[in-house]
Amino acid sequence: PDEMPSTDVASFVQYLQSARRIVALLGAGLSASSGLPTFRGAGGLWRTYDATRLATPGAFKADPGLSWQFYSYRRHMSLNAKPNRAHLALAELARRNSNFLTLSQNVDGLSPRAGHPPEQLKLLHGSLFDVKCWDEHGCGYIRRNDFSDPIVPALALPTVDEGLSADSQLKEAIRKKNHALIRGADISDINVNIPSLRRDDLPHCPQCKENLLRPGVVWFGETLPADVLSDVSRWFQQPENIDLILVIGTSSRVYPAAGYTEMAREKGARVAVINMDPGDAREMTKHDWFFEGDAATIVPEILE
Ligand code: BJW
Repeated sequence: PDEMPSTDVASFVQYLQSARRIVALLGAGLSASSGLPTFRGAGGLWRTYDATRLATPGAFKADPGLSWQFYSYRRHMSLNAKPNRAHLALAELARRNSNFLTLSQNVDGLSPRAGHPPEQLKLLHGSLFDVKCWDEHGCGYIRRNDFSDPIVPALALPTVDEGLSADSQLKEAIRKKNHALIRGADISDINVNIPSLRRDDLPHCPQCKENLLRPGVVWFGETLPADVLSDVSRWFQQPENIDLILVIGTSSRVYPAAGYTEMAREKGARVAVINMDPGDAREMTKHDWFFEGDAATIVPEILE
């Protein structure tokens, strides 16, 4: 009790080889080295807004134009980002072991694009690439859209030659070889102006032709997708023990996702946490391993 977790890769690898039922809980830190910002801590601001405050039904209701600009920007960035070596290593583990299940809080589409078998990947917080009718009591329209960027012309990123600060953004993008931003200005920068959009300019539901469309992500106060929750419960409720949970790049603050670590432990799982920040490895003394650093480097190393 009260012992610090091991940092020994060899003992982890040895245990991994004997582990059968394995679950991974993924958070935004997994995609950080693909160039996508996390929610909390550095990079958690979009313009002057706290990203977690934009992720609510109230924020969409109050200013659907702003909300769509935020989500359209993130769709654009995610489409132009590449899965990193950690996404690939997890997809590979899933292909090797049909008893391995991934629970991802990420909405960026990078695990699917890394070739993760879809039946072993549960998207707890939905996807940026689903769009659905805004009204939950409404028409129920939902479609996959990972081909329109932007979804409507009004959401096009301002072109980079519109003003000086946008120009410096372009230079910065070229310097960083950030192709996602070379053709459009970085509207996460408060110095780049964004227009106020009218309701008519925003994506509308093609089915009921009345409501706006919204991104198919899970906002605070909303329940997680029912099919995802029941698939996950079923996996946890199987009579066999769970051998291992990998907790990768998440601050473990958001529920019910964060609760899966304790649930796995109760089913016998050893816990391995991979995070840049030891402060975000909750209840550190309960973990069996802690690997500090960039998930994109560590995950492929320990899953080899
Ligand atoms: C690196 C790295 C590198 C950086 N390498 N690491 C029980 C107790 C208290 C509250 C609740 C509770 N149960 C439910 C609630 C309410 C609420 C909640 O959890 N609130 C807490 C914050 C207090 N939960 C909900 O509302 C959920 N719904 C629900 O429970 O429904 C039933 C219900 C309804 C009403 C009342 C009660 C119950 C829904 C949660 C939806 C979360 N949605 C978001 C937005 C998605 C859309 C979008 O993308 O815009 O999901 S919020 C945001 O947080 C996003 C993320 O998936 C989620 C988790 O964040 P994550 O991934 O952990 O990212 P960060 O940024 O926090 O952390 C990054 C980590 O990576 C850090 O640790 C870094 O150190 C690390 N890192 N670089 C490795 N290179």
